[in-house]
This record gives sequence, structure tokens and C-alpha cells, in this order.
Amino acid sequence: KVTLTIDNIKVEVPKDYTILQAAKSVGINIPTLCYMKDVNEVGACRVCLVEIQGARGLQASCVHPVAEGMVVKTNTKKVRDARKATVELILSNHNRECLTCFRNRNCELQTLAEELNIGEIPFEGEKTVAPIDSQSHSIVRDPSKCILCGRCVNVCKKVQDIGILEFNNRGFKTTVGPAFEVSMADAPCIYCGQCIVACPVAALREKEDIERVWDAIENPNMHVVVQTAPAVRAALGEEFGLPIGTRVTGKMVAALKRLGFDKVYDTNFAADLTIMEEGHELLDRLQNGGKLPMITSCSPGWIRFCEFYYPEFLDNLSTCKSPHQMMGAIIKSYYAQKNNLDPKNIFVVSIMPCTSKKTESARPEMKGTGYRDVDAVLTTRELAKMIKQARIDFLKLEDENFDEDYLGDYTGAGVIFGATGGVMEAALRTVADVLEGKELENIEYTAVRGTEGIKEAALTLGGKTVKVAVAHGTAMAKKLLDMVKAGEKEYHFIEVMGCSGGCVCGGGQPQIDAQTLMDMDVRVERAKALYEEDELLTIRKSHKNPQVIKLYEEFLGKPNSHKAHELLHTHYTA
Ligand code: HC1
Ligand code: SF4
Repeated sequence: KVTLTIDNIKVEVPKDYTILQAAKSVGINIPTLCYMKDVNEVGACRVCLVEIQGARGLQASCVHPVAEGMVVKTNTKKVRDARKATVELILSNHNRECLTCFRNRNCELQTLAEELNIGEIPFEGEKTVAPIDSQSHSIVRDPSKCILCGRCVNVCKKVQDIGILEFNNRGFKTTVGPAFEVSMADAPCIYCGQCIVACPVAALREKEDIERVWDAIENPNMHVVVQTAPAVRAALGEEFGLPIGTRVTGKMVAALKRLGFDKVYDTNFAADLTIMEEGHELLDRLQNGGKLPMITSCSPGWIRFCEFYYPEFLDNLSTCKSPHQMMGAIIKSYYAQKNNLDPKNIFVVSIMPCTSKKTESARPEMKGTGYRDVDAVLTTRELAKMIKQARIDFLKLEDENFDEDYLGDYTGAGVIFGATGGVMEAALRTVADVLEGKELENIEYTAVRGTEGIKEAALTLGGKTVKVAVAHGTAMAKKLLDMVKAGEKEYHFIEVMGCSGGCVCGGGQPQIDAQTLMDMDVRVERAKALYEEDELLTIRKSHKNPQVIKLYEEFLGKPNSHKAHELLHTHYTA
């Protein structure tokens, strides 16, 4: 430990702390812009400058280590003037149309400009001119908003180990984007959207689909069904000022009904259905010598990663479509029949914590009935926008329940899909019962929970050892797959989620500013909301979902039947 003085306060911190961390520990929040904990600690933007007694010039506190006896001032005139000049310089080459900016009032640069009391920009710089790239289904890049902080570059490089984004050109002409400035649509990008949640400004965003959804709702001939992913309830409240990790399931349903959707269902129903299909696929591969390890296929970011970077594992992927795609296919077949509807007049909307699902839903093979399984995917952020557009007072909404007919039941196993390890745990709850030939009581597989990058467990089921592993964030997936490839590890079943933390921290979730990220692990807080809901439910195993059972009885036959394959499964190509 070392002791130093910051703004006349004595501070004792571990000796590997930076000044920024030390100050934070006593409630002094030094402003930052390029800094992002564990991702971008480069001291590039010079907003976090402080004065250190005896040192020459001002120092970037996010990279400067503490030292015994150090005396630091974070709020002198010199410091304030320097910060102000830095931000003014950034603003001089920035598209400052805040009023029409989609990050208006949710922008770290805007907040900083306000705090530093910046009025007129004293010098108008030359503006970087580069076109907006909106060619992909998932991600839009607007260079006029980019401040070259490097947060997206490093999240893609370090957390995902992909490296799509880089600094192109030099000096004033520097831009951030894919190499050779190709479109995101032409780069081997997995559309995980982690770059969007890392961006402090509006340089990266999802490709919005709100208008198409409003049009469908407005169309009297369209029956519009909406489904919500498990992770959305764990984060939507943040957009309305609720603490991170507040579960808002009932309010979310109430809001969706007010927006005018004809039916509101939970993707969890289809998560249970996925477990039926995927669980039996695993049992079949285990018992009949199929390709192992089997790897989960519900995260479309991960699927793209596998297609681009590890095609040798494509046969290991489960052939199951992801739950929301299954839900779409069932809505346009079984549900359509039940309600006497022509699938061409049904419009399915998925509210997802994910940007990659936009591209997934547009894949040509995702048409179980001949019609698109899912017609539009909106992120959690887009849903919040619609609620605000409709001027619904979200916080005052009374809780409402999902619609209950045909596709309304869901179990705890479905809910936990949204956190890393959740799909594995849900699958084990079903597979274990089958292999053991009885109903097991202990259903919490804590070894696969939590934020550890790679998690493993070996279980004895029906007298056999079943080895499983879980990875989240593609850097961890890469590490795991490399070990499997090298023969260092052997598993029967692997869960991979494209984003660190799983869907709760997907690229479509509300952005959390870098200062808040210093204080908490958002992955933990949001996951808690899901595990709580799991505990509250009386049915916690997918194969006990009454309406899923009925769906098989009345329509699909057995798991992995011909009909199930037609509607719920797919194949992958490199
Ligand atoms: Fe997910 Fe899934 S859990 S992929 O993380 O399998 O997006 O939440 O909806 O489809 O159910 C996301 C979440 C989500 C699917 C399910
Ligand atoms: Fe990288 Fe994911 Fe962003 Fe693509 S979407 S650039 S893979 S972080």
C-alpha cells in the first residue's frame, strides 16, 4: 500500500493503482473521455489531467501510477484551463449538431462540455469529411461524430480479439474504421456491437428499424406479434433512470401493450423449446456417436465468429436456430393455424439486447415457413426510444403479464439464457433428468455461473462423465477453441456467447458511461436480475413447460422430428 494526498485528502491505496483510481476511491471523480477500465487505458485524450507536486507539466491520471508521499491536485485553475482547451480542440473538429444527434443527453463528450462550462468554441477547425457507413444490417458508423478515443478499437481488439476497427491514415486525416476504409458490411465483423456500447459519443450505433415497426403496428391488415429476449428486462429500466440491474419485466410488457402490439410474448418460451431441441440433439450425439463437442448456436455474433475464423468447428455447432428465430417460425405456423391467420399477414418483432440479431434475422435461410421467421429486430435501446416517442410514463406503469395463449408459458431455465452459462445450465437441467432417468432436485449448476472468462464442469450423469465448458466474449471463445483444437481439452458440450457476460451485456443494451463502469461489474448486476426471476418461478426446467409439451403433442411430434427440423433448425456455411 502507498499513501498519497489528493486535494488535501490522505488516501491509502494498493501500489499498482493509478491516480485516477486512487481519487475515485475517495469520491473524487476526475473527468475522463478516452479512458475505459481494462479496455482503453492509454492516456490519449488528456482530459484526466492533474497537477502533481514537483512534476513538470500536467499528467494524465488514468495512466500515471501512484507513489508514496505524492501530492496531487485535481481541480486547480491550470488543470481546468487545460481540460477545457483539450475539449474545445476536440469540439472544433466535431459535428456538434447535438439536438439531432441520437446520443443527445447520453453522450460523454456533451456531459464534459457542459461540466467544463464550454460556450463558444474559440476556433473553428477544418472538419473531417467522411461518409456515413450504413450498409450493414446491424451497425452504422458516422465519422463526423468520432473523437478518435480508441475505445471501440480496443474493445474489438482486446475483449473480442478480432480487430476490425483501426486508426486509418495519419494526422488530421485520421479516421477510425475497418482497414482500407471498407464498409462494415464488407469486413469480417461479427456485429456484436461491443464497439457501440464502448463509444462515448455517437460515432457508432445500431441500424434502426423503428419506423418499419411503427408502420406494421399502424397497418390494420397486419397482426403484429412482439417477443422480448430474456436480457432486455434486466436493462431496459436503465433508460428510464432505474439502477443498473433492476428487473422491469411487468412494466416492459405493459409498455409493449400500450405501444399497440397485438400480442406480447416472451422469447423464453422459445428458449425452453431450444433446450428441447438442443438437449435432444446433444443426447443423440452422445449416444449415437455424433460430432463432439457440440457447441451452442444461439448467439449470432458467435456464429459469425465461427464462420469467419473457425470454420473447422462448423459441424460442431448445434443445428438449432436461436430461440427468437424459433419463436418466429412457430408464430407463423402453429400460432397462425391456431388463430386462423395467414402467415403473410403476421409481422414478428424481436426486442433483443443484440445488434447481431438484426443480421441474423435477415439471413436467407431464416425462413422456416417460407416467410421470414422474424420481420424486424429492435435493440433494448430502440424499444426505450419507442416508449419515449409514445410519451409513456414508464416508471408509472402497472405491471402486466405476457399474453398466455399457446406460447405464453416459460420456465426459469429460459430466463437464465440471458446470462453467460445460462444456456448450459438450462440444458443440463433437462439433459441430466433424461440421463439419470429421474427428476433431479438439485438444479443450480453454479460452476457455470459467474464472470470467469472460461468455466468448466464435469458431471456424472447416468453413470457417464459429461464434460462441459462455457466461454463468453470471442477472445475467450478463441482461447477455448484453440485448446480444444490442440487436444489439450476435451468436452462434450460447450456454450459460447459472443459478448462478455452473455446477452445481458449485448451490443444492443443501454450504454453505461466509463465512470460508472469503474464502480461496478454491470455483467454481475444484470445477471442477478435474471437469476432472481428464475428463483421466483415454480417451473424451472424447460421440459416441464406445459405449452412446450403441448406444442409437441399437437404440432411438432417429437424433438428433432422432421417438422421440427424444417422449422427450427438450420445449417452453416463458411
Ligand atoms: Fe439472448 Fe437468446 S439468450 S441469444 O443471449 O438464446 O440476444 O437475452 O434472446 O434468441 O432466449 C440475446 C438474450 C436471446 C435468443 C434467448
Ligand atoms: Fe468489432 Fe464487434 Fe464492433 Fe464488429 S461489431 S467492429 S466485431 S466490436
